Amino acid sequence: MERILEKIKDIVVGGRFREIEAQLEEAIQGGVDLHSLINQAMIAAMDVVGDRFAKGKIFVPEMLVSAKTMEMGLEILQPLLKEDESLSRGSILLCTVKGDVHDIGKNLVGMMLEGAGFRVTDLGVDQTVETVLEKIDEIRPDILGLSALLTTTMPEMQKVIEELNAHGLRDRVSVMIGGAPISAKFARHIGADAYGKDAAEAVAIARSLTASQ
Ligand code: B1M
Repeated sequence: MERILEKIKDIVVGGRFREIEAQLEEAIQGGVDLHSLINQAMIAAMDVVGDRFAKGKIFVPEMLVSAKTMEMGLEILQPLLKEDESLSRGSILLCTVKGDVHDIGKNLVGMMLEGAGFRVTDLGVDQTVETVLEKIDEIRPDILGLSALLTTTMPEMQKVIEELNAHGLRDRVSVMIGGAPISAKFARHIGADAYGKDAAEAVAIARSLTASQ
C-alpha cells in the first residue's frame, strides 16, 4: 500500500495529470482506503508542493499543474465519498473569501459534506462580503462555511462576521471557518462558531451545529 500511495503522491507533486486516473483506479481496485488516498497521498503531495514553492524551488505554473492533478483526482474520488444518507442533514453555504482563489480544500470539504447528506451551495472563490450576505438572505443556510488559505485574506472572514452582525443576520446562521492558516484561536477571536481543521472535522462540526439548531 505504501508504494502505491507514494506513486500517487509523486504524480500530484509532479503535476502528471494524465497519469492520475489510472493510478487511482489501480489503488481503489487494490483496496486502498479513501482516507489514506486523500490524506497520505494527495494532501501530503500538496504540502510538498507548498514547501518547494516557499523555498523557491518551483513557481506558480508548477503549483497550478499540481493543483490541476489534485482536482482531477478528487473528482474521481467524489462518488466514493458518498455515505448512504437519504435524509438531508441541513444546508451549508460555502465559499473562499475575497482575494483568495485557493479552492482545493474548500471543494474537498464540500464533497465530504455532500457525501454526509448536507445540501451544499458552493459560491466558489474570491467572494465579496456583499455576495455572501445576499446569498444568506436568499437561501437561508443553516451554516456558512468560509475558507481562506492566505494570511492576507484571513481578515475577510472577520469582515463577513461583522457584516452579518450589522445586518441582523448573525443569529440566523452558524459560521464555520477553515483553511491552512486558520486556528481555533482565530475563530474565537473573530466570533465564528467553529473551526474545522480538515474536511472530516468539518463534517463532524456541521453535524453538531445542525443537531443543536
Ligand atoms: Co498558493 N499559497 N498561492 N496556490 N498554495 C499557499 C497557500 C502557500 C502556503 C504556499 C507557500 O508559500 N508555502 C502560500 C500562502 C502563504 C501565506 O499566506 N502565508 C501561497 C501563496 C503565497 C500563493 C500566491 C500569493 C502565489 C503567488 O502568486 N505569488 C497565489 C495567491 C493567489 C490568490 O489566492 N490570490 C497562490 C496561488 C496558488 C495556485 C492558484 C497556483 C494554487 C491554488 C489552486 C487551487 O486552489 N485551485 C496554489 C496552491 C495549490 C497552494 C498550495 C501548494 C496547496 C493548497 C492546497 O490545495 N492544499 C499551498 C501550500 C499548502 O497549503 N501546503 C499554497 C491541499 C488542501 C486539501 O488543503 O486547502 O489547507 P487546504 O484544506 C484543508 C484544510 O485547511 C481544511 O480542510 C481541507 C482538507 O483537509 N479546510 C477547511 C479548508 N477550508 C476549510 C473550510 C472549512 C473547514 C475546513 O469550513 C468551512
